[in-house]
Amino acid sequence: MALRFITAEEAATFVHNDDNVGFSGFTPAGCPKVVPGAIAQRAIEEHAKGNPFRIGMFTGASSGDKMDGVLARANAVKFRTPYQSNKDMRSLLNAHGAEYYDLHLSEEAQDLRYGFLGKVDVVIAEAADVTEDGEIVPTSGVGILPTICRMADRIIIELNCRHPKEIRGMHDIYEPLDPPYRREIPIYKPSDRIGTDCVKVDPAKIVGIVRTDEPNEGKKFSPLDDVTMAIGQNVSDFLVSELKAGRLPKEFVPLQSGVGNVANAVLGCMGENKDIPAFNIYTEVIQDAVIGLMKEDRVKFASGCSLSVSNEVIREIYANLDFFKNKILLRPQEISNNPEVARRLGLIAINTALEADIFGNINSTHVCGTKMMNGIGGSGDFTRSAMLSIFTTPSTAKDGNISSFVPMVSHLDHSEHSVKVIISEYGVADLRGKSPIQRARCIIDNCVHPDYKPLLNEYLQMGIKGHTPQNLKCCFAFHEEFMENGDMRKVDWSKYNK
Ligand code: 0RQ
Repeated sequence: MALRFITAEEAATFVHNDDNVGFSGFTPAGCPKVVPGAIAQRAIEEHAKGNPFRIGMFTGASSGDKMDGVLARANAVKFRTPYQSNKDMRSLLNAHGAEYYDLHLSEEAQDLRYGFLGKVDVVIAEAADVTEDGEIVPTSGVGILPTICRMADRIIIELNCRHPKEIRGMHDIYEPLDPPYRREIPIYKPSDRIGTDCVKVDPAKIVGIVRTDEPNEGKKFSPLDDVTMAIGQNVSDFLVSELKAGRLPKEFVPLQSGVGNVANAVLGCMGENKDIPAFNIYTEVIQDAVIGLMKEDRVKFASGCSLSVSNEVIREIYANLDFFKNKILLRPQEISNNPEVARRLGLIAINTALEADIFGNINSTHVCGTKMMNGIGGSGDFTRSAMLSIFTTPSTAKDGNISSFVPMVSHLDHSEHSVKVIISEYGVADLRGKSPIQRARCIIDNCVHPDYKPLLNEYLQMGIKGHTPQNLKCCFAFHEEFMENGDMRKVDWSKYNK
């Protein structure tokens, strides 16, 4: 079947009000970059005529401003799932301008197949190549592409010449069967290839191809500050001590690391520490630091869902594809984040908390219990199934006015049962095998900022007798005080403990 090339504006006419649209990519990597803008423009024009125009969005994870940003600003979104991190999309969701469903990234594709999330009407997919018989080669992020392509009625391709056709071979596309027919996912080490090198679709569903020449909206990392560096160093030292104690195998286990500056610093410190052997990565987001460590032979192999790297680094990868193709596999998030595989491989999972409580519960998503930040992302997929689950956080936020360690988390994403170790710039709280009161003392002694230690020690003293010494009158005083006076340090327990 001949390929049909169209403009972004023509492509947008295949998307109708109330449609559910599936998008390729994972983080800005691999997301479409021009058709969403054309859809947003249509929405603006329809709204001006008094007509409704809003779509449902199934994405892999966060996306770029050319997708989430433009659609949010055009008020063109009725529903969105899962992870997002664009400021305009975040504002829209927090203002109830669109319904947001936050779920574990590994579950999205199967929830779509199970029919839990509704129909997929259209897919917009960025591709490095597409053939007349319906073979789509994804670019630098896969996300939920195989599933949405199979389920959708119509597929629009953005053929982006920034990504060479020769990237083919870096992807490993695999969709498990659904219960009761599912078998084990046969990945026994991160480099195991189990699927195909492209997404195969019925070519009749491809309604048009839009040529583009758009760079990824690659994020620059901020220069590392002292706090970030200290956290990275603490994680690295802790892992060395675990190796020496024989609690980690001498060959090491694969690493999953989250997004952002802390994750980059952790990887950098681990790479520099020669007491840690060269290691493998089994994660969702492959960041700049991984590529640097690959060149130094400190990272042997990386399996992930996307190359969420700066544009400088992606150019370097594409210029040296022969080297990197043997060291990287990009898989659908159902596989990169699969709890079965994470448990089998015995991952060390390192993710960042928004806040932790002194008993080891983690809030990754909600500021003061109400305002959505980004979403749970893959942190839950990995944390619950890892051999060793670590959360990192700076001890304070907003110039010290917020303590990242509070009496009780204002929203729960990862419970005390899944969280094994918490690390701040001050030190390491190893929670394994400890009762609630032991955990609280360990966190206060090792991780909490000195400004907040007395307050949290006093809180423990006020705890009502019982297994977990909580005081329900005071457990949200830190949050109340911040919302009222802008500073958690102003807590006066006598105001609350009446
Ligand atoms: O605010 O942006 O205004 O400066 O939160 O905090 O310290 O810069 O850390 O960028 O790593 O984000 C948990 C949100 C941390 C992220 C979270 C404020 C702080 C700052 C950001 P500003 P930092 P990060 C796999 C792993 C969930 C998904 C996940 C995340 C801003 O890591 O989304 O783990 N995780 N995925 O000032 C109020 C607090 C705060 C606070 C920090 N207690 N209260 N504000 N901030 N602590 C990857 C994927 O799934 C793709």
